[in-house]
Amino acid sequence: MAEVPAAKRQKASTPDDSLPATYKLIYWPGLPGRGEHVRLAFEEAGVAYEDTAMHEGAVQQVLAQISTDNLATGSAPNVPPLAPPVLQHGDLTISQTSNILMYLAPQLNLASSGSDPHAIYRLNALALTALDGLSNEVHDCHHPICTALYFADQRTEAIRCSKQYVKERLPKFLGYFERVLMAQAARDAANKWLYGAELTYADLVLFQCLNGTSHQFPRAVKQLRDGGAHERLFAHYDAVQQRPNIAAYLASERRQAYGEGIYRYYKELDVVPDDDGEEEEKNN
Ligand SMILES: N[C@@H](CCC(=O)N[C@@H](CS)C(=O)NCC(=O)O)C(=O)O
Repeated sequence: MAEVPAAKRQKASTPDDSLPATYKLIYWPGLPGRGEHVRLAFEEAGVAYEDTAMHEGAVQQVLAQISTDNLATGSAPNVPPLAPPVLQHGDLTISQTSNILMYLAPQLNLASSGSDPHAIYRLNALALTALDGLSNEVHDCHHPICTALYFADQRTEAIRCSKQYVKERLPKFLGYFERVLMAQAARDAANKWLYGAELTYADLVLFQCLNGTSHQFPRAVKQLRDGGAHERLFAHYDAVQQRPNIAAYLASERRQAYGEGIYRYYKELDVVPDDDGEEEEKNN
């Protein structure tokens, strides 16, 4: 199991002293997956957390939550999760990545500290948008027909889907976040993050989504980066990556390699829009 560095063994600073200090992330072992968004929040905040993926019996921990035999987990008000990531904090058991992040962000000082009473919903919209276009859709590129089928059974469709994705969808989502960053900076030059002058969990989600998308589509992301139309977005990506706690985490053994998860590298899916020429000619 990876050691928790001493700096991270501190008590979580929460706005509510009645909350327990121990956060428990329950997620599959062996790949970053959606659990990574939760890890990055803890890592950036420097707050201790238990990560079941790093322990013996990690799979059983997940199954204990999602098994169909498991009629309910935790205390009575909790509903059983369908899928990980799952967060346990005291008597609370919650699932759904963006839901977990909404819960954690104020406690980890990763929600906007400004005066906007609706900030958390704006941040949630940004996080969900990144998860839609740069996580769920990227996953669907290698499993366009059905998650329950093997990649080999939908390879042709996956290639077709990937070509469309890098041509239409990837630039659309990157362009959207470029616009968000541009609008922030236009309001105030100090606003270098997605929502204001302070980093929030939405910035971490976008970073992780773009990191994973780059793993699956390295050529397409490089082409967009080199194209220069998303300078703010890629500067934002670099800025998140260089934050001391994030950089230390990424270099640590706690950061797992991408494998057979959401983001997968298949050479035949590593396409750029120009690759479409041949197919378009055939269709004309
Ligand atoms: N929308 C959910 C998706 C959860 C999800 O699909 N989890 C994956 C791992 S990243 C899983 O184990 N799914 C099992 C399944 O869908 O049967 C979230 O964001 O948490």
